[in-house]
Amino acid sequence: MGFCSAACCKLSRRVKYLFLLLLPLSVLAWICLFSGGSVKSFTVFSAATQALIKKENTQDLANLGTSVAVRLMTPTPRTECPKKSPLLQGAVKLNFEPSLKVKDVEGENKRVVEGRYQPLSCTARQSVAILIPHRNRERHLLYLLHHLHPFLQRQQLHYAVYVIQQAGDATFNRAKLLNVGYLEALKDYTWDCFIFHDVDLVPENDRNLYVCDSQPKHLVVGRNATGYKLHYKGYFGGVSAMSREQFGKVNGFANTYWGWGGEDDDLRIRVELQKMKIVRPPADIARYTMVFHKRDSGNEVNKDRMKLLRRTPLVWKKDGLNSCKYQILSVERLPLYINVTVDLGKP
Ligand code: UDH
Ligand code: MN
Repeated sequence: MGFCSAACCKLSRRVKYLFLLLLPLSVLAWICLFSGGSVKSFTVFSAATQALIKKENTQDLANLGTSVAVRLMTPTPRTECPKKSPLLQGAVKLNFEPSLKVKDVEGENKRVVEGRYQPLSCTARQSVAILIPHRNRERHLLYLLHHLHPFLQRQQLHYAVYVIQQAGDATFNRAKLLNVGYLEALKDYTWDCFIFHDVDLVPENDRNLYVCDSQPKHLVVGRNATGYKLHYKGYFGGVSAMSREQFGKVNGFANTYWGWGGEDDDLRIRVELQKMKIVRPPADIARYTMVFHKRDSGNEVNKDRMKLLRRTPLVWKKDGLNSCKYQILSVERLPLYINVTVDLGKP
């Protein structure tokens, strides 16, 4: 036996090793192809979320001690998250520490990427965009993010937080900012559900689920400032949840409410005109702490609000999402939220 047979022997050993390596890989590839879901989920997300999913899968597989090659090839198959998250804690103690810094909140939320998160071990039942109208309330925003990120993660949601900043010092327009938030967030992803969220209201109980129902949902039954009683019958302000379809159907908020008040009642009228019914979670769950504040300058009471509310049934079809004119000045993808700065124009 000469040179050739030694080389052949070496070669055949190599082929054997290659075969042994390829066999499990191809089996895994076939499983992926036929199980479908997890592979598909790779294609519908933006680059940022893909990075997040990769990070999750890597972590999951690393925990199982799987080899690097397999880790790179196969996304973890995911099942739908349970109807009731096992992570819920109920009423939690809130803290508003004046020394809290952005860096602290970023450090607490390492798994939030560019304001966006999805559960590690299962596929969220809903994808939810949290829209926060904002100007000049940085401290409130930090307190809210500090509580809201872990709160939403315990609910096992796929979510993103959008802060919509009104540029300039023209009169504040909460409703129009929320319309902008809805339209801009949909450019990132086809969110199922939208939560319209005042910056100063912090939820006290994580059983108050930030998901959409078959009807529009009002989440603030009570708050500390009103003795935890509903503000008034029909109140639809503070924090509310509408699905993409529900909000589209009512043509969003009116754009024409400048200054404080009326825009939330206008939305309720729109909802009722569509024969939808506002639902609320139980009062012992839908509880909020409002961070104390005075009236902001630039958001004075809108004296025309009653007049505007009377014409809602006549104008809702042409004042809303379909007539929302604005100019985006910047979209910054910060670690904890997507910061959309917008010029809304003037009253
Ligand atoms: N907002 C800002 N910046 C402003 C004005 C409003 O970010 O300058 C946003 C913020 O998300 C806020 C929401 O719009 O939570 C609603 O405004 P608000 O908190 O001023 O409304 P609220 O009904 O207070 O809570 C009304 C004035 C309270 C006066 C208290 C005196 N007793
Ligand atoms: Mn407030």
